[in-house]
Amino acid sequence: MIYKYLYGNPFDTEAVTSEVPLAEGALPFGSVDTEDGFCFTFIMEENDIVYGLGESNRGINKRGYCYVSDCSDDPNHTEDKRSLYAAHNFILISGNRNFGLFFDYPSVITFDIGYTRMDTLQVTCGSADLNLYVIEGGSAPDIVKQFRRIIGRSYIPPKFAFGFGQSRWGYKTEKDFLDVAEGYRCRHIPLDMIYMDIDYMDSYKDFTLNEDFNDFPEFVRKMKENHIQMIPIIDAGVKIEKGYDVYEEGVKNRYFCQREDGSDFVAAVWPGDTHFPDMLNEDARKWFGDKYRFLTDQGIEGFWNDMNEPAIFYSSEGLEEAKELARRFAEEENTVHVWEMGGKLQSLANSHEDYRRFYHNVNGERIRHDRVHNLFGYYMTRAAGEAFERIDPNRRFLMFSRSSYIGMHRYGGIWTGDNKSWWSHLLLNLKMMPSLNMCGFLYTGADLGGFGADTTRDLLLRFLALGVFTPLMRNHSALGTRQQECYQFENTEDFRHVIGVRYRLIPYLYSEYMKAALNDDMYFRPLAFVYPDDRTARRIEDQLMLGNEIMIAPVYEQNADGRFVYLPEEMKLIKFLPDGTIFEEILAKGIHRIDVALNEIALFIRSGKCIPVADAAECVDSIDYGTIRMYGYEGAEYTLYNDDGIHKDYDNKENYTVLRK
Ligand code: MIG
Repeated sequence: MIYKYLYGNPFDTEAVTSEVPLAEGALPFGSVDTEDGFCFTFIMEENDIVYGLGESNRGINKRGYCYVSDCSDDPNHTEDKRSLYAAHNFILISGNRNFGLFFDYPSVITFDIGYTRMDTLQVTCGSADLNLYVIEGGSAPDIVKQFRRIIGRSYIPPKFAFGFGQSRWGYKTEKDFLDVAEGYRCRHIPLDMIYMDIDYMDSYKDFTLNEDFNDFPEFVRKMKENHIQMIPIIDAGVKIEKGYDVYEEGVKNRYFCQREDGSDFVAAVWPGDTHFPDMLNEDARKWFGDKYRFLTDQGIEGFWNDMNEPAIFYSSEGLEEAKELARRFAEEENTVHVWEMGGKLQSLANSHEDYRRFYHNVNGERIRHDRVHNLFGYYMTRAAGEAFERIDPNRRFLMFSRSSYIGMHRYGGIWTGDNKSWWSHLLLNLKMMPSLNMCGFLYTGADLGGFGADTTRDLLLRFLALGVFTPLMRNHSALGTRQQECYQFENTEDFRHVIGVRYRLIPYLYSEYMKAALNDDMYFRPLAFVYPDDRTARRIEDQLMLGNEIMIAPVYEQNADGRFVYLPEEMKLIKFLPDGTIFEEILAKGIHRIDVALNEIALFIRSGKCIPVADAAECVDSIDYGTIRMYGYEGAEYTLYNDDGIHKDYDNKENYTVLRK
């Protein structure tokens, strides 16, 4: 059962696509105070678990900390951080009763989940203008499903996007990309995508190419002939440069975000001074979306949208203030402390003050950016998604974004931003996945190997061993860090094998993804969603259920040669050994110590179930469904989903085949 409470005069985020009845009377759970802003308070029972919040820090159970939805470009995801790139304001309280709450509010909102007082959940925001959706009735998975129904079907990428991708900030020339392709192909490490980070552009100008590309369509075509899709990045800011068409058109048509006085707002990002397209203005959105044609016309079939919180290095106003302080710092002895000066420079980036300096034009109404801050990445990705519909309504494009809000899940996936080459971030990656699925984001994954800091061979292998299961499987790293392509390390056959297992599992992973998307289900679930009455399973935070058949338990500690795993029921362990064979063993319900070497992938098949496993392949196109063998329990049945992976013929019954073990 779903109904909504309407407070004040909310901004229509278009997160929810169905009609939801208005509720009357008091909330069935907790209380709301709208005296000074908005505050929802609920006293949690001792055994209540709080799920949700999508891309956010810390655990699957969000209890015990405070989270703030305030889309931020912060590359240091330490344990104390309260905000990351996204705003996914859905929570699910699960205990003696289960209920879900979606706070549809596009500005800063705080979720204090037992932080101030361990038993108290408090959700607060600055203005009492929002839609609060309440979902009750049934189990935790039922509530998620009901929620997913009202926010619309999750984005579905083309099938090549289930292959492995290589990325790195710094690839610039045709040769750089060809070297990566060669590095993989000559070692027979599977690969389907190479990502083009900002250096492919001319001076970081969106929808341009640097001078190294002479015949880009030919380059893209050759790569595709080699079964490699090139996936360029698009940044939010448009460079201010006379004669640059995107800039000129945007200025002429007033498509950029403006200051209070009507002048175009200036923010410095990678290209230097830029303007932000007003993604919330329908005409501007259509215009910006159509710009992607510059690349789709040349054969490009996928993109990633970056810097769309939007990230700001500094604004003109901020820089002026800093210069003034610097002048006093230099000229007036002892009036400005060195720390004050340093602090001023530090606080220039992504400042809340700047978010109050520009406006959107929404159907003729002027709205100050800070009131709708968390929608920018969503609407940038929506611009692209809507353009793809115009370009070819029956074709799928790969699209994922850094910043997001619920609603964006209909237009693209996300990657989880600038993590680090830390073991703790491998575990954080795992914990985010089910929370993201609750909020509709199915096509997701982290930068495998870690983005910032120097990776190590073993960390990369263990990251990949989790990435084998995440829909987005991409190795990405930052400029200046240690080279992180799989072929930079010794014994590349281990990488060939680990990534090869991904391709062996694609018949299963793709089926489960499609079923989850088409039925508003989760691809990754916490164990508690499947075994709600099992006290141990309810608290497990380092294992996940994937689809309806399997459980995964990745190793996330250095120098471990295995780990303890809890089985909530009897399961069959299958382990992909480096020689290509598969080890199988039935294990009883309970705790087991499992050996998993760096070059092995283990998974657990639930009692009475089976999964399809194909032979390894070097790209998605060459997976041979004729080689599928069933693993798991004798007599079990599995419904395989497959289609051409390109078009949108999802409801065709012929996409389903029942296989038996
Ligand atoms: O300020 O384009 O999260 O994936 O490599 C950094 C360069 C800008 C941030 C993205 C990252 C990307 C990087 N970008």
